[in-house]
Amino acid sequence: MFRFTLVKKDKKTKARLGFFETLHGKVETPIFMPVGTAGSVKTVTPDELKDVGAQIILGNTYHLHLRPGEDVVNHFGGLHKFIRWDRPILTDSGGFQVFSLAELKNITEEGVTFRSHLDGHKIFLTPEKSIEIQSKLGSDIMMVLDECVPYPCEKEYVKKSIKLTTRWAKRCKEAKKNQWQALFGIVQGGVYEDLRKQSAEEIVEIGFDGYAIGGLSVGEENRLMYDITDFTTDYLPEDRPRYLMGVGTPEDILECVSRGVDMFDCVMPTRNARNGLLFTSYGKLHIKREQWKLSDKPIDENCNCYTCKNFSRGYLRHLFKAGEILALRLNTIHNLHFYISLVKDIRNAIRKECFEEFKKEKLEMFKIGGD
Ligand code: PRF
Ligand code: ZN
Repeated sequence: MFRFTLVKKDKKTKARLGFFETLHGKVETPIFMPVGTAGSVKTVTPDELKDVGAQIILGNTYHLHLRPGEDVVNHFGGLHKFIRWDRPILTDSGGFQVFSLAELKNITEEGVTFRSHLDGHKIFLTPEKSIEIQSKLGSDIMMVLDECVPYPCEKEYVKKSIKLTTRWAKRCKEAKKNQWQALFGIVQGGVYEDLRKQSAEEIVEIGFDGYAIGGLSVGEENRLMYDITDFTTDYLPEDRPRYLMGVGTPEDILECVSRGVDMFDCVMPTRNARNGLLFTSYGKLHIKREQWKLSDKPIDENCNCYTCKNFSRGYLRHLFKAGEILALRLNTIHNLHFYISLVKDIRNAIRKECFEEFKKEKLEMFKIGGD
């Protein structure tokens, strides 16, 4: 059911143009996936997501297991029907959220025990359990349970950790029951090249529909994240999509597409929107600033989103300062439109064989500053 097609490889960089097909439709790559943690991309409706051009969204096993529970979602016929989103959905395995959100984690060979960040009750998540939950959610792409080590992290610990991540990945593959859902493996290894290589080789050996690079953008400097990404994609098969988890800024997306990444997800456009931080073709803009009080310009003159076509910075600043819910919605629509247009422009640039020039030009523009 899941099939990835590589359409074109850039000649000057490692950028790739492609698409994958799922039961819920086709997704063009490189792609950005808006984050819909708990069954909604915060503040926007599925129709609005379609209007900004979203092709696939991400859901979280951890959050949906805690609330409302996979059996409730399953009762409604799966996540697509429950949230009324009929395009592809990728679910993260819960591993990363446990490590970043839950308290009192205890990792053993069997799985990870933790306390819910909602009410503190004890939960035991195993590779098998994660796959069972993701099966009940009915996502198009499931992720294996992995251990994401913090940064910095002792090499000896990371060495043991990637071994565990490999064993968990095998168990996830064995636990998978149906054919139609795709399953992606996750490469870990911290910032150690030899461990990244080892992890990539072990995960590729097991064999998955796609490969994610996990454990990055966890506090290491940008340059290091780019280097590890560049290094790791060399060990991933050409004929499978590569997904860089939880990344990143518009700059990160350009840099990592040129290093061979096809898929991205990040809370940045949605979370920043709710904090009044907007992305524009000239860099970031803080909508709450006094300087926009009387501005009749849109957020970004180059943007065709609903927000930019209809509202002034002055009005958006007012809404935001007044704590109006509409401010969060309009900001989110703009930021998502910005990210999704960026990857669309990236795809067109690869198609027209001018990605390197396009990337350079964009990075220069972002530096001008929207504020
Ligand atoms: N593993 C999983 N999900 C993730 C990550 C990871 O390492 C990251 C790291 N940036 C984000 N989301 N399963
Ligand atoms: Zn806009």
